[in-house]
Amino acid sequence: MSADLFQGVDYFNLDDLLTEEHKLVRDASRQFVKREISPIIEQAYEDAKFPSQILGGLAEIGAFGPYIPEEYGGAGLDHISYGLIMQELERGDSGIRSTASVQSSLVMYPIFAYGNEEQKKKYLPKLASGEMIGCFGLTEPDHGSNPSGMVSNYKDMGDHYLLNGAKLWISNSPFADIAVVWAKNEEGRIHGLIVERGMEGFTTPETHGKWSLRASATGELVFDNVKVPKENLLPGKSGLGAPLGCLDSARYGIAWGALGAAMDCYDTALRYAKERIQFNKPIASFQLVQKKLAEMVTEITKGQLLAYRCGQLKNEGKATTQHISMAKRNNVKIAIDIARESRQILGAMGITQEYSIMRHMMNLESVITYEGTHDIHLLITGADITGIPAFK
Ligand code: TGC
Ligand code: FAD
Repeated sequence: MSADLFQGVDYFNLDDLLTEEHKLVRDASRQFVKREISPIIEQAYEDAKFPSQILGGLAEIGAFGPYIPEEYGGAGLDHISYGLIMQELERGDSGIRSTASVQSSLVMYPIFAYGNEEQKKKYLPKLASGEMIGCFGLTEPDHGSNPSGMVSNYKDMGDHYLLNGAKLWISNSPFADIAVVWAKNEEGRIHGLIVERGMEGFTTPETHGKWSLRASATGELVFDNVKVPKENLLPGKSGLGAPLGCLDSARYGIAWGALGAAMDCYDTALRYAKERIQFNKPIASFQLVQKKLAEMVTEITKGQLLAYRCGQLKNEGKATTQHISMAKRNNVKIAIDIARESRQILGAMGITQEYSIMRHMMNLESVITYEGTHDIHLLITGADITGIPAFK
């Protein structure tokens, strides 16, 4: 891969709105990506192997539970810092950001928000330090966009719960130490359970053959009469709203993360266009190439303002599911479009692993599908503005 010359994109002086802490957090994450991710990511992608050696470094930059209070091992940062970390990690690779998103928003957040004090003390510090890695099991083979139809279930056996069912497409499952699993009780009410690796009847087969998110490990969670101790049930919230509350946090992080991938593609394409000579001129001098680049920076800028405002609202406790949906949907779409346009600017070179663009483009095909598909997010906005849900 060519040298990592990334310099950030800030056409509307967004840095002026950031605090010193935001900039320190962002810059530390950027340096981490240049030092630890860029040199190894193409090989990890080709090998379809999550580079587990980076877990300690991710913990050190505060990528595991950035907004979880320090008393539980988190970094105690605000949501804009969280977003900036996700932006920088996804600038490196969506799969690396995925690992941090899942750990922070889908594992630490539910334990923090719905767990009791013992659960918080037992799991959160180890998750923050990277000593323990978690995954989140909501999607099932027959229930993706419609998680309320899930069939995974547990029965009360007196001194323990007996869990049965299967989850599919689970990030980090092949190596996770714990899984936050959503399953129905005998009344059909959804609850979260913490399932630990090593529990009898619990297996995590890896999913192979992905052309997207190859540097992230994806797998199944299979529960065959797993005895789950009663103290592993998250007591604080039940119903579909419990997992959807976690998704609000993760989708918010993706709204920033996707901008990172878009920025990397734009930065690469701009640099290439200024250097590549055709018809005795840099290709950046042709109007059609300038149109592509000018539209890219415009969309990145609009996406940054959307993400920043969403972060302000989140800090004030005012960001709604619908705000977050719009930001996730818009920013992932502009990122995938920018990746495709950037790839064209690089011509044939754009399809090689010498440059990051094709990898981002393939990754974004997962990002536009997970955490709610592009169309599901459109329907969330549609339901909000019309008052008529069109999901069913
Ligand atoms: P609906 O009737 O709208 O709601 C059911 C109940 O939930 C409540 N609720 C929420 N509560 C808290 N936070 C939210 N964001 C909430 N949204 C809804 C709602 O009030 C209701 O409560 P109650 O008491 O009235 O029952 O539910 P629905 O079944 O119609 O579904 C709506 C829909 C389609 C939007 C929802 O199911 C959805 O978002 N589907 C998409 C599924 C999805 O995003 N899956 C993601 C899996 S995890 C993942 O992809 C991780 S990728 C990780 C990585 O690698 O980065
Ligand atoms: P489906 O729900 O079958 O959708 C197929 C198509 O139908 C989509 O285009 C969708 O928009 C459309 N559609 C569905 N319903 C409607 C409707 N009502 N109206 C209009 N169109 C509709 N899940 C987890 O729980 N944990 C994870 O860690 C996790 N990690 C993932 C990692 C990767 C790499 C991937 C690809 C997925 C991951 N997922 C995870 C699963 C992800 O959340 C689901 O793939 C996603 O929610 C969509 O579900 P589905 O793939 O079953 O598609």
